[in-house]
Amino acid sequence: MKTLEGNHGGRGKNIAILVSRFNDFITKDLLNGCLQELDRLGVSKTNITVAWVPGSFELPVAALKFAKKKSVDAVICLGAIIRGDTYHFEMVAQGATQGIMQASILTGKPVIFGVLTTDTLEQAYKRCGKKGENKGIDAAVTAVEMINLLKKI
Ligand code: INI
Repeated sequence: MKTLEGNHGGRGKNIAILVSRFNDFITKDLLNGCLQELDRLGVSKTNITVAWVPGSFELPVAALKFAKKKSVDAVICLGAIIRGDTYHFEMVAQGATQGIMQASILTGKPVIFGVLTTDTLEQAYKRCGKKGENKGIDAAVTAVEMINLLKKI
């Protein structure tokens, strides 16, 4: 039996981070957590590009464009979709989810879903590091692990 796993070594990895400006009081914290974790994993700042999009619905098209670049190893998408804000929560959440997955499948590269989908602002606060865990950190770890795993497969 052969077991494959991606390690968390980030040296030499090139990563694009897309961040939604909508709910930026949440997404800025996700970004900070993500950048700190990438630094901890050894990803050089010079190998990271951060790009802002208007809202989570715009993440997929920008993710696809970055993922198609030879120089990019993984794309991390950060957003916060909060049900309380809008009646079209489902549309935005579904569009972002499916589109991010498509960008990954079409390019064969890790495109990481670091998008919070919560019922309330309070729940989002608990996932962006303000009052607990920070999903931006998880997104950074997942990106590096998946780059290293896909290389082995
Ligand atoms: N975008 C988000 O990232 N989060 C939200 O909660 C949200 N709400 O609530 O509407 C949101 N809407 C904007 C959307 O992502 C697009 O930018 C917009 O529809 C233009 O395409």
